[in-house]
Amino acid sequence: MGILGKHTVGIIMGSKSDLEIATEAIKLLHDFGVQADVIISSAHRTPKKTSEWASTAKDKGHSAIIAFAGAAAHLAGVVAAETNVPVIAVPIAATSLAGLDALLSMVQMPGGIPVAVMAIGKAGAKNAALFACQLIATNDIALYEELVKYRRKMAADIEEANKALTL
Ligand code: RP5
Repeated sequence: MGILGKHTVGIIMGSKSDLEIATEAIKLLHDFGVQADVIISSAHRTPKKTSEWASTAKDKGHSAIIAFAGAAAHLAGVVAAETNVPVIAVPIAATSLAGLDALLSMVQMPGGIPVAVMAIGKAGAKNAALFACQLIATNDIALYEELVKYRRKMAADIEEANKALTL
């Protein structure tokens, strides 16, 4: 697609150290023509800024929010507490526990405030962007078709890899 359309997704990360992983999602959203409203804001270092940003997500027209955080990663839950816009969390490997700490913090939300959790790191960032596009595509047939093409390309790439096998 390439040209940024009407849809927007909020991207929040707890620290600038999360940016490298978050960039994977931002780039993929842009490839599908979805704009990203990006902010660095922490649940514990800048709690007021985080609450304000999350509580205005619906007014800003965001179809989904992707939250990146490492360590005791309460960011996604705090954001989800402020809005009914769907929140997708991506755990970051930021400590000696290699992201398992963040994964468990995100996935163990008590009943009532849902957070959808992806894999740790780059794969999670990629899938978070694709999942956000899938949510939007339930009401956007053009975007749905782009997602279908994306999967066809993945399958074609595997065919090419098989052809190139020389074992
Ligand atoms: C979390 O702590 C952030 O999301 C980051 O992944 C982790 C480490 O942050 P820095 O100490 O690198 O700023 O809040």
